[in-house]
Formats: sequence, structure tokens, C-alpha cells
Amino acid sequence: MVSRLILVLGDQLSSDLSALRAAEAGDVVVMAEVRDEASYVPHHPKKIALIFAAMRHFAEELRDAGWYVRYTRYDDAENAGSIPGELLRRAEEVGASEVIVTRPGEWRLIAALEDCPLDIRFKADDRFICSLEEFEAWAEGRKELRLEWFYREMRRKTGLLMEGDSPAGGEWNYDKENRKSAEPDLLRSSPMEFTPDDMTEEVLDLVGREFGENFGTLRPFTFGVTRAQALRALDHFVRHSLDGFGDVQDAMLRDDRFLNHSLLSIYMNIGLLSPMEVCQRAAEAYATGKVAINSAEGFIRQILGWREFVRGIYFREGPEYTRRNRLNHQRGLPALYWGGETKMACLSYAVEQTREDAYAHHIQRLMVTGNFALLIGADPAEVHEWYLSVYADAFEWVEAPNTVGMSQFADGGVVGSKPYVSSGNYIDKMSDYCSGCAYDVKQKTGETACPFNLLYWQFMDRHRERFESNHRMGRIYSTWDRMDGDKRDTIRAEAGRFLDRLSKGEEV
Ligand code: FAD
Ligand code: DLZ
Ligand code: SF4
Repeated sequence: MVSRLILVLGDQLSSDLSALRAAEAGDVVVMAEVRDEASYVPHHPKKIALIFAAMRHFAEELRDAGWYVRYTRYDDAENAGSIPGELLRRAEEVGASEVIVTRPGEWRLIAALEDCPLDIRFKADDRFICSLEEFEAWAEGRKELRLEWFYREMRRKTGLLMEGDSPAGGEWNYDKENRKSAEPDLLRSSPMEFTPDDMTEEVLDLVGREFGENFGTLRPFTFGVTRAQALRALDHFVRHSLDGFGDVQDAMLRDDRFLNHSLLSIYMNIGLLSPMEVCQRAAEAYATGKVAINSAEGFIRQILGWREFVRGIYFREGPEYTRRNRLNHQRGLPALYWGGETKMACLSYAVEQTREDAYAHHIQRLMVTGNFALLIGADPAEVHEWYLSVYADAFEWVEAPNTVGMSQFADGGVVGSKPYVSSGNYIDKMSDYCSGCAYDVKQKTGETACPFNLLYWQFMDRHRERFESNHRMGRIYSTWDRMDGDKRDTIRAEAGRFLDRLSKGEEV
């Protein structure tokens, strides 16, 4: 019998992957660590290490389960350097012409596989709760795609946190309880950490040699790299952190980088955990009285709602999505994003944490680094490349709608109905960052005024034509208009000077 190749990509490490389910006796699994995937953006070294180490462990598990696996290591002499190249090499080796692959999570790689001169058969990626067809059917004919309505559909479909036809506890959404600031708490649990085994150590040496120059600290490396470890991390989170998740979901603390966040995106996004099992564990913990409803609901909404919603949007909007720039923002991303000096404490903390951990939680991504990039008018394509590079959980299907859409409003309102921007006041309310800052969050103008305070109003002013008619933003413009005329001029002038300094590459 002629064998076929079953391609398993670095973010498809699930034993029930559709491509593996379609295999027949004699088929050969192909996995490859390749230059093209490892360098299409300058990935954080921890992200590359996570993927290579998890791939090697998964290949070993497949072999133990009886699969025939051809695995290419990054430094193998014959490595063709790309996924299509490796498929061609392996096809010749085993005399195959047909390849089965679960549809990749990125248009770039889908196009590369479509161009590959082999018979490539795509299978749907059914590791999601909502299929792309279902999402299309839901989106069809709607004037606006809004998370809340999609999320309620998903709750009804899955029965998660449902009591008959009604939402558990009586409300669909407990967000209003989830906007508290946080106090340092020595008893707060941290996410589960793992000690690298020999196989992972070998990967760490390789990544240090090959990608040591990329932005990001490689060691200590404490991510799990197997399904068994991912399951332990899930269990640990549900037992120790989920109950307090909702209360401090939006808070930021200098000395507590993770608060009650789960860090489970890295495991879900490479296939070591399924989103449904994660949601079910949270729902079960609520049903058995172990966690509060605002926490269980808040957590489940991020996965059942946002994660599924943004994936639907990425594939619905098509390959051009990442090039959108509705606000026509052209500024290059300042060096501070890549570790350059800054006096702005909030950015400094968020970037430093990103460099060390390949992680920052949602509010740091949205309301610190994302907020600043949008206010200064950074080119959304550069912002997108930054987010895709620096986080261990970054894959385009989930990163792009969050960055281009939710954070930079470059899609003109497909993901969110208004731009996520704020003055320094929001950051001060939700964090302890401002007390360690060279700028003064209470100052609206003047030498030491918090730059967010100036830039927020300058953003509103320069985009007035676009946002004035947005019913969610009317009050902002009334406040601006009520401000003293001289004060408005001072804000414009000082914000302009700040932006000039950024353009000249001066430290801000
Ligand atoms: P928790 O706070 O514990 O949340 C639980 C889970 O909910 C996460 O693991 C994640 O799977 C899901 N989730 C939460 N928010 C979102 C969201 N907005 N979209 C999709 N899933 C969500 N998430 C990624 O997985 N990959 C990315 O590359 C990514 N890039 C982002 C870029 C920007 C500009 C912004 C604003 C958000 C981005 N997010 C991304 C969403 C979110 O910030 C991360 O999912 C979350 O911080 C992951 O950490 P956690 O596992 O500790 O999350
Ligand atoms: C992100 C990534 C990296 C860094 N390296 C590899 C690799 O060497 N081999 C591989 O199969 N996959 C890798 N990946 C994940 C792919 O880039 C990912 O499958 C696509 O971006 C689609 O989501
Ligand atoms: Fe950030 Fe402004 Fe607070 Fe400084 S004062 S930490 S720049 S919000």
C-alpha cells in the first residue's frame, strides 16, 4: 500500500487531531523544526523553545503509541528549512504524493501549502468549540458582530453554566464585579512551573545558540511541554487561582506578574489542552461550590466567547486582515517596545515582564502597551508583528484580531465597537505602577504630566471626525468641549512635543 504523509505542525500537538484521525495503517507522520516557521517574525526564544520541546515530546508519545514518525530537528544537516520543503523531502523518501494536514491557523502557511506541488488534503481544525461554518452561519446578515451575542449562543449550545434555558446565577455576564484593583498578597498562588527534562534542556541549548539574539530571556524556562504537565497546570489553576480570578482580572501589580491568571493559553494554543475541557473544569468547579460565579463566568467567557469569536473573525475577514489600517497610523514602533529605555513605569514594567516571561496578561497587553501604541499612532502592522513575536501564546489566528482589531482599531470596528484608549487615570486605578513613575499621573499638563493624559485627548481631537458620532463616545467629546480653550491648546502643543521627541528617537 502507498503510504501518505500526515503533517503535524508545532501548534497541532493533540492526539485527537483531525489529520491523525484520518490516518490509515502505513501512513507516516511528518514533524519538522524549520527555519521559515522559526523566523517569519523574531519570536521570543521562550516561544521557540516551548514549541520545539513540546514537538519533540509529542513525537515521542506518538512513537510510543505505535505511529511511524519522521521528525526533523532544527540542526539536522538535510533540513530543507520550510514545511513544504520538508514535505517534498519526506515524500520522496517514502514514495508518497499525498499529504493530510489539519488546516493551519495562519493564512501564510495555508498559502504555502496550497503552492506545494504535492496532493495536500486539508482537514478542518475541530479542536474549537465553534466550527468556522457555524461562525459564518451566526455572522451572516448581521450588521455588527458583537461578542456578547455570540457568547450567549455558545453558552446555549454547550450548556456551560446554564440552568435549563437560563444562565447560572441569573446573569449572562458578571463583568461589573470584575473590575477591582488588587493588593499584594503573599498567599496568592502562582501558576505551575516545571523543571526542564533532558530533552527540553537540549532544545534550550539549541535555541540559545540559534536565537539568542532575539528579544527575550530564554532561562529560566518553566513552561510545561507535555499534555500531562498541561493537565497538572490546569488542575493547579482550578484548585488555587480560579476562585479569585474574576475579582482581580483587570488588575496589575508590579510584584505579582500573574495575579490569578491561568497562563493556559500557551497550552491550549499548541494543542496540549482543549478549550472545552478547560471550560468544563471551570464549570464543574462552580457547580460543586468551589468557585464563585463571577470568576467561573469571567474565565469561561474569555475562552468560550473571546477565543472562539476572534478565531471566527480571523478566518472570516481573510488574508488581508493583518494589513488593515483604518486610522492611517504610520509611526514606527518606538525602541522602548524592544527594551529601549523609558521613564514611563507602566510601559517599562510591561515590556520587562514580556522580555523575561514571554507573557503579559490581557490588561497589560490592551491597556498599557496596546493603549500607548494606539495613542501615539503606531503603524498597526508593526504593532501586530511585535505581539506576534514576543508572546509564547502568539499565533496569528488569535493574535491578529486582538491586535489589529481590539487593540489598534485598525479594522475600523469589526472586533470592537470603540477604540480601547484611556488616560493615565485608568492605569493608576487598576495598578500600583504610577507610584514608581517619573511622571505624575495626576498632572494633566506640564513637564511631569503623565503622557497618557496628554495623548488621550490629542487622540480624541485628531480623530474627532471618525469618533464623534459613535454613541459610546459622545460624552468624551462633551468633556473635551467643556474644557477651557487655553487648556485644550496646551494639551495639543505638549502632546505634539512629546510625539516629536518620540519621532527623534529620544527617551520618553
Ligand atoms: P487568562 O486571563 O487566564 O484567560 C483565560 C483564557 O482565556 C486564556 O488562556 C485565553 O485562551 C482566553 N482569552 C482571554 N482573553 C482572550 C482574548 N481577548 N482573545 C482570545 N482568547 C482570550 N491571546 C492569545 O492566546 N494569543 C495571542 O497572541 C494574544 N495576543 C493578544 C494581543 C493583544 C493586543 C491583546 C489585547 C490580547 C491578546 N491575547 C492573545 C488575549 C489575552 O491577552 C491572552 O489570551 C491572555 O493574556 C493569555 O493569558 P492567560 O492564559 O493567563 O489568560
Ligand atoms: C511558531 C512555530 C515555530 C516557531 N516553529 C515551528 C516549527 O519549526 N515547525 C512547525 O511545524 N511549526 C512551528 N511553529 C508553528 C507554526 O508557525 C504554526 O503552525 C503556524 O503559524 C499556524 O498557526
Ligand atoms: Fe504610566 Fe502615566 Fe502611571 Fe507613569 S504616571 S506609570 S506613564 S500611567
